[in-house]
Amino acid sequence: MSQKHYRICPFCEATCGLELAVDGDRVTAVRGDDADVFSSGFICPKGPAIAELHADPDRLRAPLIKRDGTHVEATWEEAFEEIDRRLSAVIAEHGRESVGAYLGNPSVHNWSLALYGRVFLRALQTPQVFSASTVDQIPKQLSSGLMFGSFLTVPVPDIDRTDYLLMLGANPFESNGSLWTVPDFPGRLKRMQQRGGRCVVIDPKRTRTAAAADRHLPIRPGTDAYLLAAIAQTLFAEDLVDLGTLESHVVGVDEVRSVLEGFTPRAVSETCGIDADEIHRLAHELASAPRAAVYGRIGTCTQEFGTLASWLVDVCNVLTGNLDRPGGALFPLPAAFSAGGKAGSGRGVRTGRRHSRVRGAPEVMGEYPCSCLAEEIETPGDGQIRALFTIAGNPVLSTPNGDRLDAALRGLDFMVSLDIYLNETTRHADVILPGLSPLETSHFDIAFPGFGYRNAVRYSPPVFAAPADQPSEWETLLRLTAVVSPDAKGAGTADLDEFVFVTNLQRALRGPSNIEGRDEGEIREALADRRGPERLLDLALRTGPYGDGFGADPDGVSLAKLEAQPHGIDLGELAPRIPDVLQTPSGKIEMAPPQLLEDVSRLSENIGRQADSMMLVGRRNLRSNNSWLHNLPRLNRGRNLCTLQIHSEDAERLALRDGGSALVSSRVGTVEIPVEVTDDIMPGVVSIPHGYGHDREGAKLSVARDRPGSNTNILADELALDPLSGNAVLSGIPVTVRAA
Ligand SMILES: Nc1nc2c(c(=O)[nH]1)N[C@H]1C(S)=C(S)[C@@H](COP(=O)(O)OP(=O)(O)OC[C@H]3O[C@@H](n4cnc5c(=O)[nH]c(N)nc54)[C@H](O)[C@@H]3O)O[C@H]1N2
Ligand SMILES: Nc1nc2c(c(=O)[nH]1)N[C@H]1C(S)=C(S)[C@@H](COP(=O)(O)OP(=O)(O)OC[C@H]3O[C@@H](n4cnc5c(=O)[nH]c(N)nc54)[C@H](O)[C@@H]3O)O[C@H]1N2
Ligand code: SF4
Ligand SMILES: [Mo]
Repeated sequence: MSQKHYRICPFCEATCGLELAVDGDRVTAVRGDDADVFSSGFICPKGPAIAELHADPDRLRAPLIKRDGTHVEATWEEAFEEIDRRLSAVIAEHGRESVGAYLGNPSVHNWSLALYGRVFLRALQTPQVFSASTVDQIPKQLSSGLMFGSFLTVPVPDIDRTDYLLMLGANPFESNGSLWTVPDFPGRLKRMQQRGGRCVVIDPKRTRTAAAADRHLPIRPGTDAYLLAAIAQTLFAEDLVDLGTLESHVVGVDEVRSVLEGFTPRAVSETCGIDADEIHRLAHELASAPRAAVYGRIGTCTQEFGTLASWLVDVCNVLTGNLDRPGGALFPLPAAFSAGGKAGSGRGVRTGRRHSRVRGAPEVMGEYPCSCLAEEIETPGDGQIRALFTIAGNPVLSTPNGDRLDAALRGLDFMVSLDIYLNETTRHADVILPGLSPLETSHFDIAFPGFGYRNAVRYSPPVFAAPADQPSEWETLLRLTAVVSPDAKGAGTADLDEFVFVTNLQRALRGPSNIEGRDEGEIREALADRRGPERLLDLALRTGPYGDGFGADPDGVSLAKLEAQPHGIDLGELAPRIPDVLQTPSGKIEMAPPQLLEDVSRLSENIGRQADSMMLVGRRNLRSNNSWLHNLPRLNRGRNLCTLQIHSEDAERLALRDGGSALVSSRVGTVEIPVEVTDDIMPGVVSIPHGYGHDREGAKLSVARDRPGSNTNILADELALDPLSGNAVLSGIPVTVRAA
């Protein structure tokens, strides 16, 4: 007898609702949940692969300890004893700053890690924190932080109501969206076009998204800031600026006007490879559309002007009056764990409170660029990293100069990985602590509702019970907290969890919140049956913007209500949130943050610069997700996806043939890779997807190993960064290409 279960897909930001048919301990079918209030049945090929992930014999189910160079299974007690003994020795000899931590992408998708990872990091008390954010979206978080006051207030296009969408450096037909939680982008685009809306895509490649759009403009990699500056300049110069209702909420417009003066369409045209007339037209279309939105994603972030490009996206949204307007770019209002308060009460964001030891890179959001990790491990002196935690990350494949990092990890005194696979990175770990299968855990998206195309709230209970001896990752993190914390050394998991909860509760009681000043005992009593993430969630939901306030609003949301709604609760269309969403000290949109204005001079200095080599960019494919789903048979079949895409003119000039093999070299490395000739990519640009290179000894990935692919991050240069955010340059890596 098969039973139906509902589970939000944890793989990408679209957060689709899945419907699983389960027979005993087996998943017999997975499809989209048609009744899901947010995704309405949409899924991609990765969703159903959750069943294969659950069943994958290579997925770790017991801790591993490295003994004489080989990983062997151990009990949880043995694993924690080993960590306590060896980590305590490192800390005693070299201090806490000798312990580093790297957090990978799933630590945002897995709420155990998202909520309790911070608890562990706080206890670790080290400045040496790194994450995948600096090969991804940190420029957008920085520009948003400077403009709107919080790293988490990022506006998203109101796609279901807009008339005009300008997209740069994003390919949601393959990625399903990012910093924009928008299941079924293809369907939404089509419906928008049927309503008469238009979409223009700026991308060096004619992607599937670009092909479906109304217009595609190829752009030279790394030059979006020029294009956007020229659009903004045109809006000013041709009197197209119309702030609308934002007028009284914006400061710094004149400074922006004056700093962008020289960036005329004609001045930037050659740099971007886009006609001045086209740029002119984009500005006019944006200004004349009744409702429009500009959206930039990874292609605009992972470049040397990533923060400027991210800023200019929203400058264009503001100047055309489209920010915070229905049909424009709006700030979602999540049901739980959201930023916000009252305009003018915020403190804004700060960066550069400390600098990395070796290179002097400024801290942003409490972390250093992951491009600095290898040098921090290799370089002797006070503060040298001797021990490392990786949490749900595979930096050997996902961060610049993967070979250098790979070698550096070998030199550590001690390494611990929280992961579900023995892969290219975790093979270096002395101890690996496995997480549960996603079907054995409950799920709630902490971050993604903050980027939702619509407001909604959904929770998934576990589909299967966890094996009796295997802890949830929040419990593992609390046990590690007890190992590393100077104040809570040896504390029990329940006591630490209680401490985390009480800290959150007291913050809510202090207010501002809907339980401000209420009796602590009464609220504790109401939550007495819950613990772990569920207790934190119930508190956050009930004290959140739609919450029941523990009786104050009987119609409000609580976890119990959510549990009774397996397809989620719809909370309506996005709505304007200015001024309350603004957490800048001024309570205004800061159009001209000094750091950004200063950085514009770097943009001016490089105007007209032409690359004298080929430029490498990245890409994604629907059947892949970063580095870690290549071990699932249903996703790893069909044609080889890890190829060098190159234009026929370039291929001819370089004597490369389709299906042949090329050697691609950069300042830091060389890879050999099969050639795929396609005129979808612009001349002078080549593209390789990331997340491959599964041929390293010591990993346990029997399916991925058969088709390892090449690691493009052997070519990414760890010295090439956006200096403001510390983000790596992955879009526009200078390379030479020759036949192998
Ligand atoms: N050249 C180039 N490089 C890139 C990019 C690019 O476009 N071009 N993109 C970048 C981007 S956007 C990102 S986000 C990064 C990703 O960088 P990373 O996060 O470092 O890499 P992932 O491949 O996502 O690795 C995820 C790891 O988490 C493990 N894992 C999965 N689920 C769980 C779980 O529930 N618990 C635990 N403990 N572990 C789990 C997996 O086994 C895997 O080891 O890569 C970046 N690298
Ligand atoms: N199938 C699949 N889905 C994923 C992932 C995955 O690995 N596979 N990873 C997930 C993650 S972690 C993230 S962060 C998101 C990312 O989601 P997206 O931002 O949509 O990422 P991509 O699909 O790589 O699209 C980036 C596009 O930018 C273009 N580009 C490169 N350089 C430039 C440039 O300088 N300027 C402009 N304008 N364009 C440029 C590339 O050609 C590419 O088409 O995807 C998520 N979803
Ligand atoms: S688009 Fe695919 S991978 Fe992303 S959440 Fe939906 S089913 Fe999962
Ligand atoms: Mo990402």
